Amino acid sequence: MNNGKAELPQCEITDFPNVAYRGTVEGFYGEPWSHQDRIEQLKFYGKLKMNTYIYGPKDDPYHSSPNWRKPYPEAEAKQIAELAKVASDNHVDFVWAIHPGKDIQWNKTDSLAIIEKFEQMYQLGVRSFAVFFDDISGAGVNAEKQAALLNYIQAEFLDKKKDGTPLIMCPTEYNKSWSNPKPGTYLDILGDNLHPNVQVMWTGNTVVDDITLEGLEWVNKRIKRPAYVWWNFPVSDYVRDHLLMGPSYGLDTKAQNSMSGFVSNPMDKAEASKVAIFNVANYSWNMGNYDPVTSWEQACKYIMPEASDAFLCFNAHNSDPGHNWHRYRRDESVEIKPVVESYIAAIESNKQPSNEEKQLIGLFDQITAAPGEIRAKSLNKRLIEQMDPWLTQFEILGQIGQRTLKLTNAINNNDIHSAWRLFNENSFLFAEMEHNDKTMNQNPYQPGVKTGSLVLTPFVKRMNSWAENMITQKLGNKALAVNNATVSSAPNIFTNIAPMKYQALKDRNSKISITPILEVITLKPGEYIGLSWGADREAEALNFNFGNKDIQTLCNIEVSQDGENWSVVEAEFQNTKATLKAIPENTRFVRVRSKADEPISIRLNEFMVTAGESQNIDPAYYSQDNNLNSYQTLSDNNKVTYRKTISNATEGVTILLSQLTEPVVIKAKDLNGKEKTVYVGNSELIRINDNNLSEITLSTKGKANIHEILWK
Ligand code: LOG
Repeated sequence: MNNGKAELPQCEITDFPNVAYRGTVEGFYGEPWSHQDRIEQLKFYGKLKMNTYIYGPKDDPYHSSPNWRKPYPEAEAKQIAELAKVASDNHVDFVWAIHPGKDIQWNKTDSLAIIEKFEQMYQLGVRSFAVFFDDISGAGVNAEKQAALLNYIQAEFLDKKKDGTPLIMCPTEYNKSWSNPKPGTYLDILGDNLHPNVQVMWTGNTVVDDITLEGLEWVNKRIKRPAYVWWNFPVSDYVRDHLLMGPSYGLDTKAQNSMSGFVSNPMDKAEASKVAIFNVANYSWNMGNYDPVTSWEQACKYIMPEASDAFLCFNAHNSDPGHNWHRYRRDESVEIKPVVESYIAAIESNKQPSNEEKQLIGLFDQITAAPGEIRAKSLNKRLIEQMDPWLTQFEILGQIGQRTLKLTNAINNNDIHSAWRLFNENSFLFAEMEHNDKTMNQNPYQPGVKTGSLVLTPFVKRMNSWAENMITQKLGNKALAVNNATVSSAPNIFTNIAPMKYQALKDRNSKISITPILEVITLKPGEYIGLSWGADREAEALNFNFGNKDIQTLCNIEVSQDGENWSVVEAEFQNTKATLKAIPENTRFVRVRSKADEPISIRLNEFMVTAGESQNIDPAYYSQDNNLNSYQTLSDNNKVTYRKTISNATEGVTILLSQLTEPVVIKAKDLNGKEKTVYVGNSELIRINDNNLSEITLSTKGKANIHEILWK
């Protein structure tokens, strides 16, 4: 500054993007973004120098079937006009996409229907257009016809309008793993036939995948133009119980000349998707300089400056999608992972962790505080709303973590009273998490709310089961479970289609079901999809819907007791739905197997077995199963008696209780059958040292949970 004057050195700034078209494709399944979300997104893109927003939410019936031929109702049309305007004010192309392939007829009427629809959109201010042929089967999958339609739109619409941006198409074979590799097939036909101006989208080597130069070069040769990348990140429509808030990595930094565009398919949560979108903006502008972690840290600061550390902490532990059909995984809890691993190693080999413990205490304190800080400080209420269930779970995870560290310490210091209290508090918190998982974010696909699912949640679970083992070991025998011990085993997907084994299962209210899969699946001859479950359950019904009317003639329904010997059963069919009511007793496996000679196309819309508990379990089992989480309830109108279950000499018995509302009274019989009162009080861990006991009886005027009776 000089007398109030500032001097600027003369300089030249050269700045230009690596990729011509950069932005997002709202192309996910599930609830589309709200109008307000979209307006906010367009402004956000403007600030980040992103120039493309492709509108294609799968669940907008006017984008796809059944209504793609119809004009938007007035209210929706008005909103689209507003979006086109806001987009243009922010230097963003609003691209409107149509998804006609589910029921398109290859005739003049339908070609005209598309042009007419585009014309309506044009009248609303839209200047950019796309046609999507993803996730369809049947007549719509025809490269020649698709190319001819696109060329027709080019000639009859875009060439005449003259003010549009290049037409975009999403092919049916939109990734390498789904592409016919034979020369002269689908992708080559598009490459040869499509007007050179038409852009062709591509998701990479699989549906959800990294983007590699090699992969792009492979497809570019076939489509004879640089691919327009549709990156399926951070979309979460195939893992709806997770948030994908981590760094955007796996993007080739040498690929700028091999792509014509780069758009991210985001989560249905628009605000929460901004972290990844910010990174995509950086990558596609200047990929040579792109560093995923630095960019991600910048994103956290940019998006939540009021509480950026808390936001960064939350995001660091909410990034991995968990097991999924696409087998796409992301790093999570990267910095703390080695610390967690060496902490576990120390504890499990009976060593005292030192430095690791300090770091973990710091981390869990931070995790416990982060949700509160985000809620209190962030001005972005919409973002908080979208993260809300995950924030709730994250805070509980922090509280469990804090107690877990104290719990392992208490055990190592032989302070069993504290250990039992902490273990119980954690059981309560785990139950709260589980309850939230069963009541929040309920959807038919992946209901629930998972947090820290790659490193931290498995860590606290592992340490708590270590603690459980140590407590029972220190306190008592490994008594054999008595009375009706049941053979229970978790249900499983029974299939010979490899990736299907990674699909999630839901087991709720006697219903075991495979999570529906969004896209078309090919069943090769002999391939099957099924379920298995434990001997403690008896099946009552099977319901499935493969979205295919001919399924009755293409597949057999088979049941088995052992997974090896099968018998064919008959179901009732109604359109694409099938119901099997009379399931033979002792069935533990059921499958639907293709008997066709050719691969068949199906959708996994539903596959559900109804199977309830097969026998009544004696509640006493729960207090004698060495499982500290399960319990039998004691209330004022019942007494419970436990006989000593082991024949060895014992010094006495330990009783583990929780949730006492009134004192508990314990009477004991000695080996001669004489009864006396041995305890009256409120302790939740009671030791009775008497080597002469044959049975004890518990009662209370209130209520209590009896977790375990340990003779030693
Ligand atoms: C769909 C898309 C969906 C995504 C992730 C494309 C081209 N199409 O498998 O709508 O959001 O995968 O589930 C897709 O990716 N099908």
